Amino acid sequence: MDNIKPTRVKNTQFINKIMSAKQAAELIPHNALVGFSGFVGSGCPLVVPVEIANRAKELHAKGEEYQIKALSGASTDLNLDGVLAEADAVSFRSPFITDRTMRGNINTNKTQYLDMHLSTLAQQVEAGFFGKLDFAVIEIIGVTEDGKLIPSTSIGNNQVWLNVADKVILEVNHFQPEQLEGVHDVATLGKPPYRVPLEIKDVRDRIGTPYMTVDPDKVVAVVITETTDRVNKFTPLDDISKAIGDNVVQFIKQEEAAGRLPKDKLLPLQSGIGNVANAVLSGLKRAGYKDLVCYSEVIQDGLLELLKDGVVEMASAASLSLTPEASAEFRENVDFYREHIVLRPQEISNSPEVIRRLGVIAMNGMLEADIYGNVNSTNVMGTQMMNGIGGSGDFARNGHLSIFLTPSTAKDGAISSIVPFVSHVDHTEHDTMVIVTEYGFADLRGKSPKQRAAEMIKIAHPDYREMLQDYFDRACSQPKAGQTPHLLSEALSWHDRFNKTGTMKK
Ligand code: 0RQ
Repeated sequence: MDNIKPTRVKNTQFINKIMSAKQAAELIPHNALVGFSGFVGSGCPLVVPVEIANRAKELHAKGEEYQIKALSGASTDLNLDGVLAEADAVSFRSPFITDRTMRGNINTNKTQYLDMHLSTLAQQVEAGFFGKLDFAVIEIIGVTEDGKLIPSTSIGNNQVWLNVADKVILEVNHFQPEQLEGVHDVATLGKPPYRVPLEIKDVRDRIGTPYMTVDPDKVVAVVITETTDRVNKFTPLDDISKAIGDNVVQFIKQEEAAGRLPKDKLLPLQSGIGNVANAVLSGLKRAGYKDLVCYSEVIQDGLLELLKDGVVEMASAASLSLTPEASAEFRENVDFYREHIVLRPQEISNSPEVIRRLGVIAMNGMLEADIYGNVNSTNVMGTQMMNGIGGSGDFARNGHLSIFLTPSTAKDGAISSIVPFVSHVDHTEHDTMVIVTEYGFADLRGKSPKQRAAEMIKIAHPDYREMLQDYFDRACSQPKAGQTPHLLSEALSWHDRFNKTGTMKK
């Protein structure tokens, strides 16, 4: 944007590289592997991708090929995945998306998608598993006099992208508050066998510096913007989400009463994205909890409110993903929030080592679970990609408690979220402990598959309970029922029936 003064770029080497988004986009050739910043819609470059998309459309109109391979932190803004997908400008995408057009391209084979644990992408790129990273396109909020980069509302994989990319394009977003400086804790893991333990023993601990670094000679463009993130608004809490939130609280209270969770200080919480995750946090507020701590991925509107109310005292996360309204509140009270928030790279916010040491209570949404506790978070009817596994696996496998949440049905009751056998497996029975619906919680801990089935059937929607019980009983009565009884010819028949008739009901 020509009319914005680049007041936040305080180093001459970077000032000399200032150019328009269009000029910057033209530097990226067909087939380049590009590492973008961005995590759950925040901290994404917002103007260069639009120009990449425009360029793709122009070249396609002339009959020329132009597509890039796009990596990111997690899901991005409409101005990144949305415009690039709409222009059919992405041949390969990883590790996580939520954009509808990108989802469509993935499910129609226009874009190849690698759905990965969020903690693992950067180290695999660093190790060379994806080939050479040609470009990094990173949003920051400023460059200090000595050439350090001040991160924006997320760090994602940025420091690794900056380290390994051949060329770097920086977008300096003057919209984000300057007071974000100091909120971040940037560190990298390094390469094996030279890694050291991550000294995070408390969610407040900092192990790095507030800044990112880059070799200025690699920076080929600096683009100045003043553009807001566009994070989706929540729908108000409905009765089902509220009931799920209350059931999680009931489970936590049960654990405290039994002495399995400390009463005075709840373990750090991770909660996924979306309305159900939000419902859990508001359930904890209604139950009178105070001074909670989070070791999580995303600070959304609901968590900001809880920080303000003192329900949550400290939140460590990978991103600040706020609606425009919550963002205004954040900017107004930024001095308060920066004392209660630390933003980390996703390799560290999602680090298995740290999650296990801290004893995080992991709570994530899912599409479906089966009677033995396998969970599908990603593929609708086993084939259609929804979003991706995101960070749910990082937390579920390593959490002290691993909780999955879902309404008992989807699509007005035509789909049961509890099925005989999941149509795709993201989290195996070995990684799940508690499954919650609006009908209660299934406590799978310390139970064999057959004992688990009884728990799971209990939390299914009443319309499907008898069908599940019948499936399980018939599977158990077979001559070779075995350890995990199944009727192989019927195990996926509920999904098949839905595809053919529009409902799982008989
Ligand atoms: O579809 O949007 O068309 O109405 O899925 O479902 O119930 O609103 O739940 O928003 O919590 O999303 C698994 C997608 C759940 C999410 C998933 C349909 C349903 C609706 C959304 P519509 P709900 P949520 C931290 C952790 C993986 C990543 C993750 C997710 C839509 O939680 O992406 O956990 N998880 N990351 O109708 C067919 C079923 C269905 C179904 C629901 N069984 N079959 N459709 N739906 N169940 C964050 C990060 O990693 C960054």
